[in-house]
Amino acid sequence: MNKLAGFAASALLALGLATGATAQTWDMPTPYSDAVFHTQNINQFAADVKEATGGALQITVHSAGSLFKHGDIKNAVRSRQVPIGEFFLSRLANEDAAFGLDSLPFLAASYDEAERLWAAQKPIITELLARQNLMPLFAVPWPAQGLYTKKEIRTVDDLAGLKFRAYNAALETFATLVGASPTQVEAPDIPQAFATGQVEAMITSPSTGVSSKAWDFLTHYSPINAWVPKNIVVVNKKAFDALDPEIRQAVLDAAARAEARGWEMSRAEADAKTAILAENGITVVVPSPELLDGLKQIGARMLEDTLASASDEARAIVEAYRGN
Ligand code: PCA
Repeated sequence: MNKLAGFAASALLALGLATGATAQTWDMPTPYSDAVFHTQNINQFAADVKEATGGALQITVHSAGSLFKHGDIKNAVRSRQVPIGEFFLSRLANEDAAFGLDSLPFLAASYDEAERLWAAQKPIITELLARQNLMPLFAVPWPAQGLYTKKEIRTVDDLAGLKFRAYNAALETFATLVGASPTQVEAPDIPQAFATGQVEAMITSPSTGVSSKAWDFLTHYSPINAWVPKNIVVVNKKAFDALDPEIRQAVLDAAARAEARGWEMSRAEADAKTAILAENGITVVVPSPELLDGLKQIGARMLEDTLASASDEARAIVEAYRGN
């Protein structure tokens, strides 16, 4: 009896060790808060990976820049401080314009255009990231970007002089071109930046307007639908290659599902979150033709300036996108 119990105990131990040896936890830094649909989609991705691998790979999501600041996430994955992470793709535009094309005004302003742009970007971005030992897993767009202000904006000239919140270099250029003064502010810091008067206007999605409670500090929202920028989830290639083949496949399958689900979530967000802005007292203003014309001229100039110094890769994306 004792012998049998002893045998059972050591068998259990061996089993435990075997499971322990293959079970892995991946820390995953992300920039946006838990209430944001991107984070919810990533939480589902993590749950799918855990289920498909029987717990052999568990992804712990660290949201809202809590593990690494947004600007440090890419390099943290590159240097394998963490195996996986999420960031706003166009923040890499300073490395190559190919990464920033989804944040140029009116190049791709609807979901259908955004899908075509991503199809053109994906193979080239995959190659560019591979040089840094990174592999994209999935990319998901924010709803089209709209204009938040404290007054009605009828023409581009009405934006002059405003203290403008920016989230990347393109938005900084945009603000400068309209005569506003840009300040970089991460999404979780928006309420604080408005409360302290650091900024007084912004361009972002209805999702971010709602998650930052724009009605506490702004009065007008205009769905100019100027661009559809994406978040991307990347994995360190060495960390990925070190996984067992079945686990690698489970990650890729969950990633494909996350990309499809994320685009669906994003499409559903645009109207739902605009309605929440209105319910909370924000005046939703249909943009005037004059405003849209002015914005489109700025977009055309930004594209021209971008292409003037862009890599062959970035040009190839624009050509493929336009040729479609
Ligand atoms: N929300 C993020 C990026 C784009 C968006 O819609 C932000 O405002 O930082």
